Amino acid sequence: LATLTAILMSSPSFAEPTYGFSQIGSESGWRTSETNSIKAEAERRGIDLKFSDAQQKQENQIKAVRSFIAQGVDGILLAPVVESGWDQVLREADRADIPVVLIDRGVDADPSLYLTKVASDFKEEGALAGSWLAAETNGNCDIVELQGTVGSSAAIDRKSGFDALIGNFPNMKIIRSQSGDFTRAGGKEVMESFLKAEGGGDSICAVFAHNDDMALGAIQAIKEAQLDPADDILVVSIDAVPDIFKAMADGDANATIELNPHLGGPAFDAIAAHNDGEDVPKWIKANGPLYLPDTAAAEYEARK
Ligand code: GYE
Repeated sequence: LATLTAILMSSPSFAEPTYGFSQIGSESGWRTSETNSIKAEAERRGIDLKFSDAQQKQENQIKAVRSFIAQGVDGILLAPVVESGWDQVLREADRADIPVVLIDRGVDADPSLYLTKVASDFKEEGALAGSWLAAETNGNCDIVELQGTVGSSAAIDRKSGFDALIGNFPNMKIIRSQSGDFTRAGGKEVMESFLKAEGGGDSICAVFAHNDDMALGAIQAIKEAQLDPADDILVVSIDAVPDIFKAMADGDANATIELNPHLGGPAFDAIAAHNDGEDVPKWIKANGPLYLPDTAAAEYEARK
């Protein structure tokens, strides 16, 4: 029996599955939660997860995916830092018959080259932020925008969704827009330059930040400019990390849109379904609601 067990355990169908995960980096609090959540989910399911941190560089991600292919992993999770330039490496994975699941951001490659994408609808997030701001200001607002990483689907689509929405309001316009690379330091630095360029900031009605970390950096800059964030300058952002709830509870931010960081479960389920011969939809959506200061203290306690 011992021999039989040993033979069975060493056969591929009984060995624990091995997946590769090419993560972007750790630019934001949201991404750190996502990394921790996906690692924990893999462990819970007995998946051997090979983790690679690309430190924001696409070339590192391409190398990581190639090394996962060379190791013959059973599946690959890829959080693509930018939208373009993936066709070739995705084709290599496809040829090796290794399913690739895009995690939290999209690519502009041929959809047949990956199994599915587990991500939110960024255009909807941008539109939700814009409609909150339109209601709050009666459609009158000079906005500064902190964009995410240049070339990322999250930045491109959050911008276009927001732009389309405020396009319905002739007195809402973006007066300045620049990338803060999804980081707190980037958000602070760019907000400082906006405040300076706008003569101290009195003309700025609101800041729309493509993520909470940049909003948190902007809040610092606004305070240092002797203005009151959430009051003198409205602050709306995306992610719903614990620190933005703290800022809302403290009266420093106005609204955030939740993006669930627990994307590992649906990604692993999709690969399992595919292996069982089931059809998997090309996009598994993960959109969340908008939160306001009234529930922020309770949300912070529940999430911190
Ligand atoms: O909003 C941001 C992160 O790709 C959706 O990337 C993700 C974004 C998220 O760094 O905080």
